Amino acid sequence: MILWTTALFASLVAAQTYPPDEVDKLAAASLSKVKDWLAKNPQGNCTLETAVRRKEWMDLTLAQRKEYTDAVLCLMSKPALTSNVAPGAKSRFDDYIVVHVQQTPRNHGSTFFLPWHRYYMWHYEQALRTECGYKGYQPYWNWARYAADPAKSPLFDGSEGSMGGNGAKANYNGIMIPGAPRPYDRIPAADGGGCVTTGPFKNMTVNLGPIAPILQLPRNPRSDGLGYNPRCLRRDVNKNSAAVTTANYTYDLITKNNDVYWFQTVMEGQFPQGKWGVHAGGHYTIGGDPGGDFYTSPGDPAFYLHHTMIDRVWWIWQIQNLDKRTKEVSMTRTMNNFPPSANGTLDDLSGLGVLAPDVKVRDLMNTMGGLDGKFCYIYE
Ligand SMILES: *[C@@H]1O[C@H](CO)[C@@H](O)[C@H](O)[C@H]1NC(C)=O
Ligand SMILES: *[C@@H]1O[C@H](CO)[C@@H](O)[C@H](O)[C@H]1NC(C)=O
Ligand SMILES: *[C@@H]1O[C@H](CO)[C@@H](O)[C@H](O)[C@H]1NC(C)=O
Ligand SMILES: *[C@@H]1O[C@H](CO)[C@@H](O)[C@H](O)[C@H]1NC(C)=O
Ligand SMILES: [Cu+2]
Repeated sequence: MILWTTALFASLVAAQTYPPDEVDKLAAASLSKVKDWLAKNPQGNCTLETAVRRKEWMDLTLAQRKEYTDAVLCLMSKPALTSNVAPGAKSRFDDYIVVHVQQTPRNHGSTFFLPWHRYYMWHYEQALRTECGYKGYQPYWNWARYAADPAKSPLFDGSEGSMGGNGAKANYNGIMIPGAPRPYDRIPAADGGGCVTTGPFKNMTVNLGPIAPILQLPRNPRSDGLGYNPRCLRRDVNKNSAAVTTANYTYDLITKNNDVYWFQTVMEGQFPQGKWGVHAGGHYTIGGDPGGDFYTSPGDPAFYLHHTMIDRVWWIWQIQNLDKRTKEVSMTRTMNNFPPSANGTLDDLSGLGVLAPDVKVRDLMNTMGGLDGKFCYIYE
């Protein structure tokens, strides 16, 4: 009996423990560089001792994961601030989608991609804490942990400690990747695509969009996609997409790209070469609606775990050479330089619309002391 109990306990623990992957090991080994840099560049009250430690989803306890999803549900129950510009916005959760939609072309394939999303994740984390009583911090999704079979993973298995389940099986052809050569021009559909019926977000209503859907959906009543269009949350948790998010892809991304132009280009994908990149890879691991919609993707709550991993990967890249990489931006002010625009700089402004003021890009570069000391976090 005792033996049986011990074995059962061991298997339960093992089910929730993940050995560090090569990216985790690199992050841990690089903390001494952060320490050395801080010794030469003190950041006021932000020290390695005081910094918030953002954690991986499954490194939170079940109770902590539920606190997080409860706080997200709380945000979905608070009145919107943006309904004057977006009649379809029904909650504070929707406000974040509106701001993302309004700035989508500016903040992707541009100078602003990494710093703007850093600001956005941080602000969402603050809203969960200050408006919904959440005591923890924004968790991230280490793609590699679940990449082999994300739909069956504890992140998406639909259990109470998950971010919600997969969608029901639906008929669709997978996701087109414009400009990519065969067979990389399509991510084959997996076993979902329909409504999410399990887990904390099974009752959630998607209000905004679609704008660039990957599924057949009822059209939004407004041409800007910001009208009211209530429908279920759909997902196709897709291992075909997750295949490009295993640890070796992320490790190579961090270690083989020495300037931010290439780091960001490889991360965001090189579609004409059939390389989806970990950014698109993670988005299309969620897929569905609004997760697969370039504009309204923050309407799937899993978006925030994905983009926090994007921020973590940038942070791991930055801490390899903090002097240089907290001052390094590239690309222009428009998406894929269309229409053509000047190179962005550290003095350019980046903001969150009605949610938060414009600040200089330079204020968003350092997770330990950036934004006048309001940023003070690392990843573990
Ligand atoms: C830093 O800490 C000191 C002492 O606790 C406090 O008075 C000060 O307001 C803090 N500064 C910031 C920027 O938080
Ligand atoms: C979903 O809604 C039903 C009916 O309103 C309710 O009984 C149930 O508790 C809700 N489930 C969740 C996870 O919120
Ligand atoms: C990562 O590993 C997989 C499986 O071994 C392999 O197919 C893929 O090419 C590797 N990716 C990179 C970027 O090395
Ligand atoms: C813009 O940046 C590119 C590299 O990212 C550089 O080659 C080019 O000279 C820059 N243009 C100007 C006008 O500074
Ligand atoms: Cu985005």
